[in-house]
Amino acid sequence: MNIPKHIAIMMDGNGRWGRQRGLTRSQGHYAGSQAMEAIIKDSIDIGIKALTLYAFSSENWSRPKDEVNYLMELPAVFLREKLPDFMKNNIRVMISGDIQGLPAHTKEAVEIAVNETRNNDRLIVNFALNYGGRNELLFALKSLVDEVQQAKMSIEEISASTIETFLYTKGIPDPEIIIRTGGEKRISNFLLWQASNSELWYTDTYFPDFNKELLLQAIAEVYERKHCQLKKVD
Ligand code: V07
Repeated sequence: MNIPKHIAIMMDGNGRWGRQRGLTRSQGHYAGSQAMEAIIKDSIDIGIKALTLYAFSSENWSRPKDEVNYLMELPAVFLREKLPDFMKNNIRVMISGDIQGLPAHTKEAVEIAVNETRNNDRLIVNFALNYGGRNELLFALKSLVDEVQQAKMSIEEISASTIETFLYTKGIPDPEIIIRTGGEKRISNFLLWQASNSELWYTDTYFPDFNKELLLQAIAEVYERKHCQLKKVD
């Protein structure tokens, strides 16, 4: 079976997982970060080369203030603990999203991680953080128009691959599979350009209960689909 090069996961249902157990939504997010850590290790074992994890969408700012504050602490807390492991395991951190809009200490922590791990090549962990698909395309369009205005590029030169050089995912192949946990079946402004040919796979399981077994199930089920992405040889 072909192993997907890139899997993207919408890690949904953390807050509901917490509430269901009489905990806070933030405690659910913490449980989600534990599940995420395990999935990163599992992805290496499986041989996946890139994992995009939807950690915080540009729409999530409208959540209760306490929850947003807690979520904004997670990147720095996570990296303080895990960056040495990422270096040891040859994992590269990338960020998709508008990091200018993050609290200064969060922005600094992710910038350090991106920079320190830039030469690692066993697995890319691409955190979608303050990410929105339309915003990504808007930024790309503005940069592209700027290049044309400055006569660095002609209109004739614009192609799908030139557009891709302006996306956060530059250099990462499109995800063969997009997984959404937590029962919803919407695209929710995630990877609008990159999802063009992706297989979508959904589970009602809340993200803190997502595990290697479900990840392997997703890959196996997608593989059984007719004409699926994974069957294409390259
Ligand atoms: C967040 C934990 C995972 C479940 C989904 C929501 C809550 C890890 C990060 C992170 C982000 C960037 C980075 C390193 C780690 C994170 C947020 C939420 C906002 F460089 N988990 N996690 N960021 N959750």
